[in-house]
Amino acid sequence: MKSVEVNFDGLVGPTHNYAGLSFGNVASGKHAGQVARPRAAARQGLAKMKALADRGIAQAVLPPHERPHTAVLRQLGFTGTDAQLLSAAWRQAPELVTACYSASAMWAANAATVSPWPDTTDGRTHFTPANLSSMFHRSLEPAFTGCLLKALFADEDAYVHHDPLPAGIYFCDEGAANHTRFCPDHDAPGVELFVFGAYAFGADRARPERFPSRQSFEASQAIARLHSLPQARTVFAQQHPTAVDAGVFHNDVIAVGHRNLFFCHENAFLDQQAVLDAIADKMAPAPMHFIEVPAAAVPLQSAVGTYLFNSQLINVSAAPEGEDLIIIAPGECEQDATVKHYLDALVAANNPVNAVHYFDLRQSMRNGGGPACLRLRVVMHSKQIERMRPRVFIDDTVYAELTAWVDKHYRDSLSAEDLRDPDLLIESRAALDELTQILHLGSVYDFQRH
Ligand code: SUG
Repeated sequence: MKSVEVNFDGLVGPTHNYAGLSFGNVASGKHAGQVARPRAAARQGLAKMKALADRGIAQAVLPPHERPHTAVLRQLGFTGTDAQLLSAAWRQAPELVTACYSASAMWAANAATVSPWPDTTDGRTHFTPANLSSMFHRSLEPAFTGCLLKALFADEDAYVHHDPLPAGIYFCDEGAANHTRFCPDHDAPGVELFVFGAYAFGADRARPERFPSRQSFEASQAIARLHSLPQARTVFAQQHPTAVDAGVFHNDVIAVGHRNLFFCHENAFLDQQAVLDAIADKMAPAPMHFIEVPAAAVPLQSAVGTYLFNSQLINVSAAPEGEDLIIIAPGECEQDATVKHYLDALVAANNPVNAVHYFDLRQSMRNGGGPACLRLRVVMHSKQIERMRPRVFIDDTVYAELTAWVDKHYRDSLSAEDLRDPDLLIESRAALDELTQILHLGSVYDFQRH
């Protein structure tokens, strides 16, 4: 049985905006209050999906969540029609309204942790939606994410869907952004790396001082237990507090793994050598390949500023001659002389990276989301792909329909002031309603059911 890793990219929603909601995410703070371009944002994401699909990568799309999230405003005591409750909330608690408008579900790497069937003791693929409980605007995502994953991965013999972990700081969990699977090939049992920012318990332990840790050790352990992963093939590693304090709010801002390759900064982890040794030991006899980038070549600040490590590493099947392992990097890496120099040298060495392709994802990048943030990886074999009923795989037709849909429904620009316009809710629902038809999703959204 030949399996592939499918990239499920989050489709940017119609309310994409810059509200500065994520403390500790340097880009989100820096661009707070700027005018966003929802149509360009969605187009940029779709262009990446199309480029990967064209290179033979199995590429699918995850639909946006319904925003504004009016249900939570009702839960918080606002009443009346949607327009009335939004206007009352604007008057009393505008910060709640901006949170309810966030299109943050686009960063699918935070949707869930996924352990594919070759790794688990029951031979099924396990999903746990991330509770995202560190940030209010993101804590609105797990309920719908769970529904969506169940709708997409519906076969009970093949998939297990767990509930998100209990909300709160003890078990704060940010999903696949802090989880990496290593394997010799996708059908073989893999080694799963769980990265956390700090221990919830134990005040004497190392922890970041400036910015919050968004993943606890306790959450990572709970997910490994739920996913029935053997200890012999599981590694836990703590982020270096210096990295978190420099803006590495998720591990995927400082490290990325692909099959038996790990590309990371030398200041990613506490006891870094022990972490890399543990991965290599647990992978043995299969070999591991590490590219550990020294701070002297790429300072932590440049890594955070360019999102070098939020690149995707992919093996391409339909590639031009001579390309096999390529890096999908944010355009910001090309514009930064230090990082560009590093990447040029990496490609010149041709071992094992053969090429770098830069993508303009600036709209997402300004909120702290690079190429790897936008995708959730799920290992699937051909039968599982064939059985997936929603039409979420990107091919020429789906791409053409989605770009036409974006052009029809999305605004060119969105400022903080524009979020006060009640028409935005109506426009967004009209867009999502049509999207469910394009993707053959059925009535998944709340507004379609009530
Ligand atoms: O959770 N930004 C997201 C970015 C997530 C990036 N994902 C990964 N690294 N995998 C976050 O901080 C900003 C929204 C705003 O400020 O309006 C935001 O939520």
